[in-house]
Amino acid sequence: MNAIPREALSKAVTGTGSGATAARGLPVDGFGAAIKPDAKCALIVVDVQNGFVTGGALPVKEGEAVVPVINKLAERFENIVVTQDWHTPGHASFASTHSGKKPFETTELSYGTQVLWPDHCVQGTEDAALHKGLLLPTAQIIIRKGFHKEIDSYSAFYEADHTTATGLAGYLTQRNIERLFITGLATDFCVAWTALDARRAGFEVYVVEDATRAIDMNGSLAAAWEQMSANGVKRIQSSDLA
Ligand code: VGL
Ligand code: ZN
Repeated sequence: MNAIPREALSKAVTGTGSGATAARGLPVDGFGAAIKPDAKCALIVVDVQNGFVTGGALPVKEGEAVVPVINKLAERFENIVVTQDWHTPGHASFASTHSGKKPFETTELSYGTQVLWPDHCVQGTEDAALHKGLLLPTAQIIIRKGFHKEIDSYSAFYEADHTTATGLAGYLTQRNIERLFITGLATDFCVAWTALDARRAGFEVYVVEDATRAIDMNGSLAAAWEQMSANGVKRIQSSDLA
């Protein structure tokens, strides 16, 4: 798939009538929210699961704070995709699977360096369940990922071997969806990898910063924003959406 032409971006933008606004696809003045989601837009809600909030197996600081922000955004979207980290017991991304390894250390797997995590989001467990506070009545599909025992998947598009597809790009393309607004957990892992793969697949991509929270280990959050920005991912706030 080719990259979406820049002009396509302006179609998602209404409001102030400012040429500068339309060209950059971002609100640039004080006249209020400028981005109005339409049928070609989807809200992507990444891994808002018990495992990633307070009390979970891999808690992200203030992870639960994204829930009301996402619920409010959801009212504006007719298309919503939810993702769920969905690991096998003994998954290759778990430190406990590798003797002598502790969580947050790394190991080499067939596809490269893998950060090792506490056991989290095991299929069918309460830790893997979606946060009960999520209110997403128009959500149409749940993409589960990380279910191959030997391959992790931060991205909702491609697993960490960069080869195994989840099917999400095909789903979005067949639904004629072109612009993605990505939210959820964690900014520097599953959100960032999803946003970068979405760009590679040719989608116009916004990350809604205040609808995300980060793990932020060893500078990973700053690095993620840098990489996203270098690849054309737009960083916005929930107040930028009409
Ligand atoms: C995630 C680490 C391991 C995430 C998932 O959702 O960002 N991070 N598994
Ligand atoms: Zn995981």
